[in-house]
Amino acid sequence: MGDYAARMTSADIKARARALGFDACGIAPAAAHPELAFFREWLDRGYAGEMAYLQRSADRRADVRNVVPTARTVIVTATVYNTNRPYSVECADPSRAQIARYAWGDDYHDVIGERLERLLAWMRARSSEPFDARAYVDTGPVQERVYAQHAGLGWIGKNTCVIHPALGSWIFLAEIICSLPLEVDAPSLDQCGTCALCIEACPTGAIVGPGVLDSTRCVSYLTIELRGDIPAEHHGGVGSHVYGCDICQEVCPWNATAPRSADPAWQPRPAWDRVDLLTLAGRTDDELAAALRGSPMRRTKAQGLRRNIAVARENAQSTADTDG
Ligand code: B12
Ligand code: SF4
Repeated sequence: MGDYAARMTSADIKARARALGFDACGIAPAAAHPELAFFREWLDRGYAGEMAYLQRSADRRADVRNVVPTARTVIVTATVYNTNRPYSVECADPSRAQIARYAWGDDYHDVIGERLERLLAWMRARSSEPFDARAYVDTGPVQERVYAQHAGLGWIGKNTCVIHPALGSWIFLAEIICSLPLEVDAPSLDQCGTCALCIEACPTGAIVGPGVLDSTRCVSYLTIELRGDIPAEHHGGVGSHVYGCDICQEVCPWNATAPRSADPAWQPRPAWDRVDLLTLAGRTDDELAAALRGSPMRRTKAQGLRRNIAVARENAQSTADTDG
């Protein structure tokens, strides 16, 4: 394993990651993992929709060694963001605004980015030799799920999410690509078995096969990534979701007793906490801007949120008409 590993082992790095607030940490080799090849096919099938940045970075995404040429390992972290609130599928009220739980608290790019930089700074101080490294939280041209699986942090489920056997899938992934020849972990093995609850529960049929998601039909894409109007044919599928969607994870048996985080960073902001559509629609631009500050929901800005709220209210109204 060479000199580096003798001075700073994988176990040292994992212990430090835990001390910094990460819930799990594993190490994958920077190798040509077979799953990486699927990305191109996925793009060619048009499943990325208007997410042009995925097309632009396709070459780099094919292998982390296109990002850090000297890369030998990828240190992957998982952070639980699940908090103590019911799942959207448990709520029968169509006038309640549904927001994906990853977005309830502070922006993970900021919070985890800072923790990851601290881990990297510690590694640099600890290592007797200089090394190349890049740290990313969702932002880099990296197929994070593939490396997470090869770092032993869980398998890629039929809903395409990484499912950790003890933590479930309510986890943020983040990684440090580095040139250190660290000891690596064994990849996680698929434990979905014959279960297909996620595929069956998806309101828009976006999971077109096990592990294959067509973004253009996914409510997460429609409410967060898509600019302009949500196509009329998808309005019904959006239901009462005003930002993201968690259904395919909520029905997953591995999330039935998923641990919850007490980290203040992920606790729901009062502006989004069990709020109804009418209240949300009535918030002024200033109120929304204040709630969006430092939140991952700033991605759509108030304007995008209002677009989604309008579709959800239309759906709530048509449910009321049918019921009445
Ligand atoms: C683009 C993107 C999206 C798109 C597309 C999602 C998708 N499933 O592909 C949209 C906007 C829809 C989206 C939604 C969400 N996202 Co997102 N997203 C990303 C992003 C930036 C890239 C993912 C990507 O490249 N997708 C394209 C597919 C092809 O690649 P992939 O997901 O890496 O899948 C690989 C494997 O699945 C493998 N594979 C697996 N099974 C199979 C089966 C076959 C047959 C084959 C051939 C290959 C194969 O092939 C792929 C690699 O080539 C990542 C961050 C990153 N840089 O990786 C976050 C990320 C995947 N998202 C994340 C989250 C939290 C979400 C949401 C839960 C948010 C929400 N609640 O609304 C939803 C979940 C929806 C879902 N079921 O996936 C987390 C997932 C954490 C986890 N536990 O897995 C990530 C990792 C961000 C992070 N750092 O934490 N997202
Ligand atoms: S996030 Fe929602 S719409 Fe997207 S695949 Fe999962 S259940 Fe379907």
